Amino acid sequence: MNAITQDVAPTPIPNLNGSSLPALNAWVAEVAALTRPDAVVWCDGSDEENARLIALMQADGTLVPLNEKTHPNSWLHRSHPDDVARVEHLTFVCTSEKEDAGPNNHWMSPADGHDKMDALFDGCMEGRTMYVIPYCMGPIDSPLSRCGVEITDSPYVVANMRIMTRIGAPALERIEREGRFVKGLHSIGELDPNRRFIMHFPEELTIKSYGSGYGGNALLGKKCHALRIASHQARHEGWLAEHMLILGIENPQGEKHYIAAAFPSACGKTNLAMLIPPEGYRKDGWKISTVGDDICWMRPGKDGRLYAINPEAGFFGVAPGTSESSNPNALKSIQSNTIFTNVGVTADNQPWWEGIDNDQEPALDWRGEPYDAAKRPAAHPNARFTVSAKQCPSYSPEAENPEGVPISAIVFGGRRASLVPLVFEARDWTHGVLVGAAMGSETTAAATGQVGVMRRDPMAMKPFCGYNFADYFTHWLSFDRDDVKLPKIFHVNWFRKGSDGKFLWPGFGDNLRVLEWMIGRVDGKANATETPIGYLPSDSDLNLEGVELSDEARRVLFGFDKDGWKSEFDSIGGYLEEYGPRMPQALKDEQRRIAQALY
Ligand code: SAT
Ligand code: MN
Repeated sequence: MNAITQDVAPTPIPNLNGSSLPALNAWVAEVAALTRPDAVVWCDGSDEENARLIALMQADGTLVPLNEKTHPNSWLHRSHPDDVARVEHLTFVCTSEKEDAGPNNHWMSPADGHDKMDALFDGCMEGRTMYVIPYCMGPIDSPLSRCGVEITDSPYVVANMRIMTRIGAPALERIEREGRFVKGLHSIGELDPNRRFIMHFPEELTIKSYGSGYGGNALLGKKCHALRIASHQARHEGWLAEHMLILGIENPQGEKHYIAAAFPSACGKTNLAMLIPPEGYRKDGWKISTVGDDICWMRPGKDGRLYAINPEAGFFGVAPGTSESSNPNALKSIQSNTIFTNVGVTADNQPWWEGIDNDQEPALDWRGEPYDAAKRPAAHPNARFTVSAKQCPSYSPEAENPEGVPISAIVFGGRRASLVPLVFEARDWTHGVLVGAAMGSETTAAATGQVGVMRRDPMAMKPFCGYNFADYFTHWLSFDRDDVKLPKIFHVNWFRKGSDGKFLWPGFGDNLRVLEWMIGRVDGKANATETPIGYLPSDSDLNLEGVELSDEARRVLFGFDKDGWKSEFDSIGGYLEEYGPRMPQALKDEQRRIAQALY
């Protein structure tokens, strides 16, 4: 290990002055004094650097090469079996006032948070190399982008951050010009779940993460920075940092619309963002382009419309269920230059997961043991691929536009087996904010804990909002003003089940039918009926040509169950009350108005 480290990290300590920004050098020196690494490497993001890190990880087993013929330059990483997902119960927001973090977050005082974390970080990088990664979230030249620096002792994190964000020299140059950056300190520590915390200090634009090497716990640009810290920044600077995909729709007339859509983790955001239109639509000339699959930063532009960027540069997508039929664009994206985490492999070293739907078979499971269906699935349910967005056939050139793309519609959606129809439209912005605030969804494998339990997940931000939800809704409501041309807000549910327990809506490409209806509503061309919960289409308001739907499906997907909604609104009322007097009155009034209309 040492010989290799020498090779890869030719600059032994002290290499603490890698920047012309004194504040950055001082922080790096402070972290090095605390964590005591053997060497410090400032990452430049170059191909040479990446090749050195890959060689290092191959040598120590962190990365296993995959079949070079079928998957060139692609790697498998097997994480520690106790470290396979985000850990919401170990994730904290440390604000001076507990109320500012809100009931939606675990809270600790900043002083206690720092003490706890600094004790863990004390000497934790002895024998290791410390990597300093300057990164930019969003196009380097975009006024909407924001920068950060992640310090980590994990080369796997460096390799993933290099795909997921824009790292290295251009980011460092912007940081030096702006003089400000989000500080993220990360160590895999001992990968001990009892010594694991993900701690945020939004008032100091600081993150400290210890004891996990996985996804959102460790790639600090993603959920920690781009959502928890950025949501706090956005509130103070007048923009929105959201857990949303961004896609472009072009109709046969060549008119383009962009849609931002919030769904909880592992509810199909990547599939929707990369949607392939059904055959009839393709023939007619409909096109879908992908701007982002997970995170959306938006703010009003000069013309008053909301303009959005994807702060990320890659996809950290769920592998299981990804197939030629569910998401051909994703499958094409991950044929090369991809890091797979916790998937199974075939006898000839090709990645394999449940639902890949090919004629191959797994030989080893995600833990590297011979595959045994009775024992565990080949891929962990939260297995992921990390790949550059540029490899996606539907990637939109507009994703690199520093101005962002104008948003025509915002969509909220959860996993709801019952009650919630396929789609409805909010009456106005305040109603739309309530629709987002009241979002419910069944939990998935993206976080540790029980799967399939219905919980409120407002705007899919429950695990990611860096401040009190009541203040967050107030912030959302504040965009309803004369100088802002607001998009329409919709709610969808792809996951409604029938009496036989099966999904009633085919989903995937057919979701375009629902998007088409939304665009029709935006353009004032599509029909709907007003109900207390919003505007609902009937099955004849959507183009359902070629879709086979049972009578039950037609009834419930486009139906409105008044009694069910009564109790849903009672529950929503109770939920809003949990936030006490900070909950904006406008939202409570809206809930009451609808509840009354239901009785
Ligand atoms: O693990 S991540 O937080 O990066 C992915 C997700 O849960 O959305
Ligand atoms: Mn996500």
